[in-house]
Amino acid sequence: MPPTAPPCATFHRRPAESMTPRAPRLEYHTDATTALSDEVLAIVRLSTPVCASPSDVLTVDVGLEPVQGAVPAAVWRASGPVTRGRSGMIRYAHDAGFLFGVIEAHEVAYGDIRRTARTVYGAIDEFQRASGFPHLIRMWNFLDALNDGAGDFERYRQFCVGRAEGFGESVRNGYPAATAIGRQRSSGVLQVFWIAAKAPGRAIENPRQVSAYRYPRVHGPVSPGFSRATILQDGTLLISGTASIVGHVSKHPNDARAQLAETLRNLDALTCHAREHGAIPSEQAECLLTVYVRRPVDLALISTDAREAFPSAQLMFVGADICRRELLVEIECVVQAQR
Ligand code: 3EB
Repeated sequence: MPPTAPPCATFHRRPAESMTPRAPRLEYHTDATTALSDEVLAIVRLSTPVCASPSDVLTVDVGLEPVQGAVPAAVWRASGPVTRGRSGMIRYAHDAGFLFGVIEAHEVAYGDIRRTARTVYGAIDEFQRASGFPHLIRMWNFLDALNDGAGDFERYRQFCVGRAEGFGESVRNGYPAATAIGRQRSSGVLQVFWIAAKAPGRAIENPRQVSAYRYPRVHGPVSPGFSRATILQDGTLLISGTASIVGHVSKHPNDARAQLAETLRNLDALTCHAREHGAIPSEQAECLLTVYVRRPVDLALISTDAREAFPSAQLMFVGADICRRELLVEIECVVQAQR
């Protein structure tokens, strides 16, 4: 057992190099009364807005289903003054070390999800190369009707094809951590947002899982381009959407509770592995989770079990579709230094 954190853990965890820009910090907000200063990179509202955001702050509205009353807004707080701008299809905000970007594309304008993804990822790649924040560390993808279509023509699989076609230089040195999730209400929009950095992060894989970029052909014509997590230089750990997949196989079809337990084992294996590569010990960390739940009927048991597994974490639950039809739950997580 590692020793417990000293009371002055925050002091000990200051970056050794004062030149290293501090990573953005994630906060969950359920009301608008919390002061949202200028120093916010972006606000992500996964569901119906419960948190008003100042009009000048970069805000993303995703359009997922609320499942437990108010769904908190995710606020990515910057570590200094923020510059905001627009470049073609892309809205962005950055501080000294990190950039948050957003792109939203209507599928009708490009014909289908594959072409839309190719266009969006091509635009991101081009923007990234010129932006001064060349390292993609975390990406989120939201699209409609994720599991519609048969076999290789399932929309998620076609999205993976287009993503791979559009991605160029930006992923040459490793894939970012990612989430890909389906909206249950249609919007016609492929929405991608991401965090990029001046300094590289470290991509890590899960010892219990085949790397997604090495999934065998049975899961689609092109393997999904993402890593299981990224570790930032200050030890912050950004964990990709994680589900009940062991090796490359989905486990416990039709059993949400068993899928959750398997997902928790995956998260545990990943965080243990990440610690060996510089991620901050969980005793000194604050953990924020987003739990995507496909069926409202599963919510009660999933939220009970998840809260029991993470008694001191902040959890947010939202209704959404997941990349494989048989999967009923997916969890993403940020592990960052305590204040
Ligand atoms: C999985 O492990 C579940 O295509 O970007 C999770 C996170 C999943 C990201 C993506 C897909 C993606 O394969 C699905």
